[in-house]
Amino acid sequence: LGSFDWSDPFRLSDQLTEDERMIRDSAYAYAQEKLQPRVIDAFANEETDASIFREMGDMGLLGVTIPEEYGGLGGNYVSYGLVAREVERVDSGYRSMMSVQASLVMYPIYAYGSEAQRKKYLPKLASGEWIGCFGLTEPDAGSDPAGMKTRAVKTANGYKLTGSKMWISNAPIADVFVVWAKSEEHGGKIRGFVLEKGMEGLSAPKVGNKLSLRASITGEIVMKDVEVGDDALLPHVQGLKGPFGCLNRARYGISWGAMGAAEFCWHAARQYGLDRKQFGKPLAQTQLFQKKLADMMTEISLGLQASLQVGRLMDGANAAPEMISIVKRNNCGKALDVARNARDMHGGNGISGEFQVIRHMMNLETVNTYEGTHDVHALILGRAQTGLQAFF
Ligand code: TGC
Ligand code: FAD
Repeated sequence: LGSFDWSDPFRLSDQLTEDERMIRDSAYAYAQEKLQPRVIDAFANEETDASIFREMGDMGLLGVTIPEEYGGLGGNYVSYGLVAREVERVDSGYRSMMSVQASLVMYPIYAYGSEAQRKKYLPKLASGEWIGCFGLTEPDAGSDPAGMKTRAVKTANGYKLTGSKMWISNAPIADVFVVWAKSEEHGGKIRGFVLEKGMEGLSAPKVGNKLSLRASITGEIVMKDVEVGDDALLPHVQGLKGPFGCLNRARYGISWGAMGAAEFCWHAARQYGLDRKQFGKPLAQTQLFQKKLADMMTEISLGLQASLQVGRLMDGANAAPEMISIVKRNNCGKALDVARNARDMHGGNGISGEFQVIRHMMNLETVNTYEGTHDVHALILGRAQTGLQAFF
């Protein structure tokens, strides 16, 4: 029989290739050395440091799966997941900044864009010189994006876009806006457009007073008759499968990221229980404390193993969206449970920003909601096994 490593129960590390371990280790080093020292203040002051994009670009963390000819790393989806896990071990907001840029902005330009669009945008997005955002959600269309009101009307040389998007990560500091709109020219089908900062009629005011994901800036996108050329249209996709193709990648990354946040909380709770004595013995020597640690270890190791399997299937082009719904829903919900328990296990210190578990807990409320809420993914999985849709 083999030995047991409490911090890696199923020997996940041994299941990775040398390249994957290298990418994981460099993401870990970057996140711990550069992100960890600034996160407590960034969250407290609701400040987003835009220079993080350049730093991540320099480390190759923004275009992990994008081919090298467009400035990416040319890596696989397991590596992308490992990076998300290491960045979110520090903060879900930092992972959000990265995964929007990678999965929701670079991916659609790569997968649905023209060669000219790929060449124009991808290298600068990969280096972090340009920041991107993804506008799907609207004030009146969240879980039901088919209900969007944003419209694109054909003009002589292009399109005119009108509408507004809500809850858009990175929007107030974005240079590049991937926006989804119903196009009259295409029979009302949803099409993707690439807009640029400074276009007349385009603004992106910040959404303030967030009590979650405070280190990651969020905004609206307001489009008042924004005129773009024909070259702004993403030519190779139409319909909801366009934005969902991007969401599949981002949701998969979130399944790893949420486990990174959960691991931070688990390790912190374990250490706290070893260090703190009550009733003459370490908290970690009580049965209730150990049961909670056992549950954390179990859920996290199962969650990571499931994400690895979905990642391997993605890399073999064999992953179905329903598999991604399972890991997004499970890992976010379980991470939230872990964070809430870790908060409790820290007692009064658990509500202090210094101990960080409450920050993860508050962040994970968002992570459990965006990219399809916990319940929306339940409905996707319910439909997959009954053939009956229960959305409406
Ligand atoms: P439905 O009839 O199911 O599908 C419409 C069309 O879309 C296709 N499709 C997919 N294609 C690829 N991958 C998927 N996962 C897909 N899901 C659906 C489908 O095949 C169909 O294509 P076609 O060609 O037949 O027309 O659509 P519905 O309107 O019934 O959808 C229901 C539902 C609930 C599944 C869907 O709307 C949903 O998932 N809602 C959640 C919305 C969501 O996830 N929004 C995310 C916004 S972006 C975000 O949150 C970024 S946060 C990032 C960060 O900061 O990290
Ligand atoms: P609603 O859809 O109104 O849902 C409210 C509640 O009703 C939820 O509990 C939901 O599960 C439930 N519900 C909805 N429909 C049903 C149903 N049929 N049956 C049962 N229950 C149902 N979007 C983007 O496009 N780009 C981004 O970059 C982005 N970043 C975000 C960043 C943050 C910080 C946040 C908070 C959100 C972000 N979002 C983004 C938006 C996010 O995707 C939506 O908030 C999410 O999809 C849910 O939509 P909603 O907020 O409109 O909630």
